[in-house]
Amino acid sequence: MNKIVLITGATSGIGEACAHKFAENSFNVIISGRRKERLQQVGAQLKELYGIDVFILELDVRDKEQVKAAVSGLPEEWKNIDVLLNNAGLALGLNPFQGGSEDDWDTMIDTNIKGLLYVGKAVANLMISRGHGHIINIGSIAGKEVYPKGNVYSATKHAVDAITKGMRQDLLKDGIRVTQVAPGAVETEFSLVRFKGDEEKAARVYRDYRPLTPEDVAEVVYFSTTLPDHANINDVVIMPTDQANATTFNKST
Ligand code: NDP
Ligand code: 8X3
Repeated sequence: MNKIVLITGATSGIGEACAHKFAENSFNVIISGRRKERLQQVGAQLKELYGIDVFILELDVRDKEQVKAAVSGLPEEWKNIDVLLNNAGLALGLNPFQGGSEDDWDTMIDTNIKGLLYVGKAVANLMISRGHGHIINIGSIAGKEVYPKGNVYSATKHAVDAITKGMRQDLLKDGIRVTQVAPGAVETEFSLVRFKGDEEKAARVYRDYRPLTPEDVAEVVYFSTTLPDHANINDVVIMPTDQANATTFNKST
């Protein structure tokens, strides 16, 4: 029987690449996100390329009632989730703290922290009832360091770092593995979202050095699920070779 992975934020970037990686390895995939058309496109591709089953979960992780209903409303056979990838997340703006937008703060906190908690709890309880499962949280180098103007985004990723450690302790007796994968710069729609559609500004983030691809991150995420049950990868920081820390890059110009 195929294993099942649930991926939040599977409509682009790291989540989409992970959906391909798991599907290529014969997982049936629950893809979720807010953009329905994208979900349908990704779902159709996964089925066609890998011949696996796909379940589409249109979901805004910020809405706790929607999350509860979506997870409890999964068809019984799709409730046997082996791997949860808590990936949905975003940065909005790059502003000094004193000039930050309260609305942007709310969205980042609601998505990156509270959304991860809501989905994590709902799926962890399904896993507990089976005595088996693996939760992988996407953190960030911004969860290990704070960089200028990264203030609230960085705080949300520090929270992911802390929640991952807390989950690992609390789920210890339930046979559930908990892993964090914390990337440096990955070229995705992340900066386009952060800069609210400003393509030129977004492109500049990845200029003059070689960033990670979402597929690089997917390799690590998938690898962490391939170890035998008694072994767990707690935490991985994956960076571009051209990036030493959050602010230090080897740029060609
Ligand atoms: P993308 O913008 O390409 O993907 C973000 C995904 O999150 C989309 O699928 C989006 O789906 C989903 N998402 C955002 N808000 C919500 C929401 N409220 N409910 C459900 N889904 C949501 O960026 P990345 O792939 O780069 O980002 C994925 C994760 O990786 C994030 O947690 C990010 O913080 C983290 N990260 C990214 C790095 C980078 O440099 N790119 C580095 C380190 C970590 P939709 O819009 O359809 O809802
Ligand atoms: C995304 C990486 O450092 O650009 O989490 O904020 S960073």
